Amino acid sequence: MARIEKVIARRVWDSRGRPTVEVEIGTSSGAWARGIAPAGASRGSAEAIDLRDGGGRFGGMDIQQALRGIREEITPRLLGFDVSDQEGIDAALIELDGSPNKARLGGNATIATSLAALQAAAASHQMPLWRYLAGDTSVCLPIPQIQIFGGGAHAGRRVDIQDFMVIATGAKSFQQALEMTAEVYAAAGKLMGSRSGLMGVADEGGWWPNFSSNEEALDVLVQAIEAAGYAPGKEIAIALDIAASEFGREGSYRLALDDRTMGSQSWTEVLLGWLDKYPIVSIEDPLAEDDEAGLIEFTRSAGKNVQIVGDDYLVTNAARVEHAADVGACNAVLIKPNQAGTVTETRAALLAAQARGFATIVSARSGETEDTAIVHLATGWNAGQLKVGSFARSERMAKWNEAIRLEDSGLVSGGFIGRAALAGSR
Ligand code: 2PG
Ligand code: MG
Repeated sequence: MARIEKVIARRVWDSRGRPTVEVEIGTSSGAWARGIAPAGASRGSAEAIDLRDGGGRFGGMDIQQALRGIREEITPRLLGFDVSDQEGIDAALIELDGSPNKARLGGNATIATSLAALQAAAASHQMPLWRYLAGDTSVCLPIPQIQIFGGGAHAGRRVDIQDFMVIATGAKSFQQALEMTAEVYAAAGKLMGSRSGLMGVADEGGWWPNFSSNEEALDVLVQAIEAAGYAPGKEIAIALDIAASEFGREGSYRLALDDRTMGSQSWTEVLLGWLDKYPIVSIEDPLAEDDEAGLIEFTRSAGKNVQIVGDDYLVTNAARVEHAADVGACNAVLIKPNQAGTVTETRAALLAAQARGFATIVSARSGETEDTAIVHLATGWNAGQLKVGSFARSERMAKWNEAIRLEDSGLVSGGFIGRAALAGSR
């Protein structure tokens, strides 16, 4: 048995140039491994809270208090723990924190620690993480959702919708899905450049758009798929993260770019119109997290055909996933480890979703690092889908490249099942 002998907490920097927490764990087996906390910009209100120092330094984003908590409270508690006892380690973190949302020690402190322990356990077993997680179960490589344009909180709210993504539904392998997406990403950049619509890249590497309406982004996305030589809907389909909690509250939705304010029902009609008009196979947070009635209605109208993903609404929480399944809201869940704050709680949300027939998408955050753990979680837990942002910038490409390595190893015996992992029949 490998015991935790050393815990090191340090400040590193994320893809937005902001401080974040890295934890490194050393074990009696000689294995060392680390975990790094990512950070969201469009957050659900019930997510685990990142502990930030406030004040003037680095925009209040420094994490010295989170590091202190790891050094003074978490480390003494974890020394001597069996590093493979993930549930025990995570239970200790939850108990130590003592708050309902990790607000005291910080979700950034707990997830970095929890992921470091998981990685150290895999290293102690001399296994790649995905394999350690899968055990004897046959698992599949995930199909990627890849952003082409960024919007919402990731692009100065230039457009209201947050993520305009593609899914290479015609791909027969992960490698091929990336090849197809690379062509669409390049075609979209060219198209936008030619209509003076290009403003650089947004937080997740997607093109920063200069569109005159939200719908124009959908038109250009379809054109980009065609310009890349693919059949929209047949070979490459569209996935959207509306992130509606960013512009909708108490049943009122305000699209600033379109200068339009609507009630829940009218907004739903707009979305259903888009589903009719465009080859959309997946839609995330179509309504705000506080609009459960709207989500239920939307799922009733569109959930048979289209994947409806809960992110802000479900916040990687098993009880919320079960409740959503009971009331008929959504048919898929986004799985973000730092929304839950520990690996064990993340896995519980994924298992709850799988047990209720929900599709699962392991997801990065808009603030990321070189850490590729989520690729292994998506594969080892057989999540089916992976969302990492766009096809540029190395905090994103590191994840896509890691998935290529897993595929190339030939060891992921379930292979690539592609679009079969999606909810909805489209
Ligand atoms: C989301 C993510 C990734 P953020 O909303 O799904 O696109 O964004 O990390 O800012 O919450
Ligand atoms: Mg989202």
